[in-house]
Amino acid sequence: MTNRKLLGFLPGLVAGLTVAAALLAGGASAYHTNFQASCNNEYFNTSDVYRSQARSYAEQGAWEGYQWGGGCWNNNDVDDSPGDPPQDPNTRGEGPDCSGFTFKAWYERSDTSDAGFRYHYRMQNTHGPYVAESFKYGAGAPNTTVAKANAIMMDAFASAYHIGMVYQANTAYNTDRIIEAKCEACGTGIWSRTYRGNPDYGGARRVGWAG
Ligand SMILES: [Ca+2]
Ligand SMILES: [Ca+2]
Ligand SMILES: [Ca+2]
Repeated sequence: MTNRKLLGFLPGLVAGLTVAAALLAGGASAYHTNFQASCNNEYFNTSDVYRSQARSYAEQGAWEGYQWGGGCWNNNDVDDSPGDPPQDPNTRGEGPDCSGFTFKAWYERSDTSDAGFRYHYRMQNTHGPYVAESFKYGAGAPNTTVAKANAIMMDAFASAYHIGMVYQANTAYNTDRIIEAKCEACGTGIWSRTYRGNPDYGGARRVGWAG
């Protein structure tokens, strides 16, 4: 290739590479927001935590994203990582999953033998050691089961595949308002659910609330 031809070729090559890079970037930006890159590991141990505090904490997570195996979110009421492939923790999107949301909102510690309380910052990227079914059976020192009829605000209903916390109890009609990290497409929020009357679900409770 002569220099003249090379000079003519280069702009085309650069243009081609630019298009290829844009395609790659465009494909990546549809998901893989890597929201977790901006998260941290900030927390502190605490005590004398009320159910009402836990509910306020959970409320901040409402209307944020959902990330399977995830652990951190901001509070802009926007899903910052929509449309990721479901059940892929490598997408590193915004939001908790159902069990991680419960772990953080219940101020639990990562040591399953420690029932003490811990404040997790929203942007702390932690999921905790429990899956939904762990909560269903009261696994871990901070957790126990409760009869569904006795479940009150900030208790939870847990099955083998999901857990949602009671935002506002309604025992009369078994249609509690539930705060939960629900799914990739629907994110984290507050909805009316019939878990209380669903045989898949049991009552779950965090022990040791101040009130
Ligand atoms: Ca929010
Ligand atoms: Ca958000
Ligand atoms: Ca997501």
